[in-house]
Amino acid sequence: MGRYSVFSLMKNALSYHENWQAAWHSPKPKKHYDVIIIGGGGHGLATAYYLAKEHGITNVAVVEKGYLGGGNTARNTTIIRSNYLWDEASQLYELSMKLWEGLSQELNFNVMFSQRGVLNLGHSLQDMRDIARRVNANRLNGIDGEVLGVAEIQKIVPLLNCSPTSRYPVLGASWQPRGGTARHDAVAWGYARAAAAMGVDLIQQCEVSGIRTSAGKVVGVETSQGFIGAPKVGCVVAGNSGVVAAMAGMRLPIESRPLQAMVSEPLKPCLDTVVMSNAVHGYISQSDKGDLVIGAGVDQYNGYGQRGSFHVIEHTMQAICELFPAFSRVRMNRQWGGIVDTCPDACPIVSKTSVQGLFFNCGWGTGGFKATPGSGYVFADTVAHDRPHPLAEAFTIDRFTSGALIDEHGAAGVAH
Ligand code: FAD
Ligand code: PYC
Repeated sequence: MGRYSVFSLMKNALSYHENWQAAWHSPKPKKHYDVIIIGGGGHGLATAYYLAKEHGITNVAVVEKGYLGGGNTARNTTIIRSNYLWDEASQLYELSMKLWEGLSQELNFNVMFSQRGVLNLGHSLQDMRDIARRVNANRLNGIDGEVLGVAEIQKIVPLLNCSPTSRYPVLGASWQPRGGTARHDAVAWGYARAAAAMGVDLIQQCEVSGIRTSAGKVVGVETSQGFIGAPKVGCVVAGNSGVVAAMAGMRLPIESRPLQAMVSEPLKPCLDTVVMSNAVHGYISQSDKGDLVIGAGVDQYNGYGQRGSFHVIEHTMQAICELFPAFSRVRMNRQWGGIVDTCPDACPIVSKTSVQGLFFNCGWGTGGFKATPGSGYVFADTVAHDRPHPLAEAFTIDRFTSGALIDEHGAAGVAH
């Protein structure tokens, strides 16, 4: 660190950050916008950013009922990978991966994208057949991936219990070296700051309570800060998608369920990759601060309370202790839940609707953090041009009537 930055660090510490400028302003809503985005999570903010940057549409409001990035964006375990099975899904997640790779530079904001690699463990012969199929499919799509045996896994994660006598012995894994993690709130803040700098209004503490339509077209939204007009409204509200769709008289094929995560006390660096096991139901990485970041499977009931049931925590801790006996005495510091929006095929909806000007981007379920840049990119394009972006064509709502589902349950990485 140079002398100037040491000085400015000390000055700011002593001034309690008093003279810091806000990274974006908090305007009152205007009467009318070209586009309203409901939901100020990562996906909504990324959509606003790409609307402005790629399409020159800057008369945009992001309307958020709480604070920016306070939904699932703030609550996830930040695992990023693009190793999905089917061409349609893997290409969409790979677009996102490529955007992640340049995101800190693009936003001039360090999103702490760390390509530390992701291991998806296999514990049965069927797991290993599925892993081989998925890795082969990925490689045909130009996506990095390898099938690893136990000795190779053990070299990457010496602490992992690979004993053949464990309850579900590790037989192998898929390995995506370009996968990893990023800093969740930095992603929201980076997109927010860059979108606001291009003229986007970020309106917090503003809950949408109704969607106004006229003659089959959207004309605006009712909010806790009054009516705001717009000919285009994009809904990016994750676990609240069913509730917001009902405001327009629509029913989405979405279930909202709690998904939990927890972090431990900080430890010295001991795990420099991401390990996921769908069989024992746990995933783990270590944050730069040293905490173990641990996640679970979804709770088996629908609901909107941002917590979850105790038995899921217990089950997850059993899984982690089985995989990493060395962690069995580590204390957990915090636990929380988010509400994930799951579709029957474990794939998202990025789509126009039967109401002209009304669009939905949802159904990312347990796995949308990794998709944040790609989702925003293709959704902005869909909203701007009133037709699906080529990479979003397979993800319209129509697939639930045509039957063209894309079953990604196997690659979702989280049981649901
Ligand atoms: P959100 O960040 O939830 O944003 C939606 C916003 O809409 C919220 O801020 C909400 O307040 C707002 N909103 C809702 N209703 C209204 C309204 N009526 N008016 C105004 N605003 C409204 N994904 C991964 O890829 N990797 C992971 O490791 C991972 N782990 C996860 C772990 C947990 C515990 C959870 C809960 C999720 C995890 N996910 C993961 C999924 C990921 O978090 C989500 O798919 C993603 O963050 C969704 O982003 P979003 O911007 O769509 O949603
Ligand atoms: O989709 O990779 C994922 C994931 C990991 C944890 C939760 N979701």
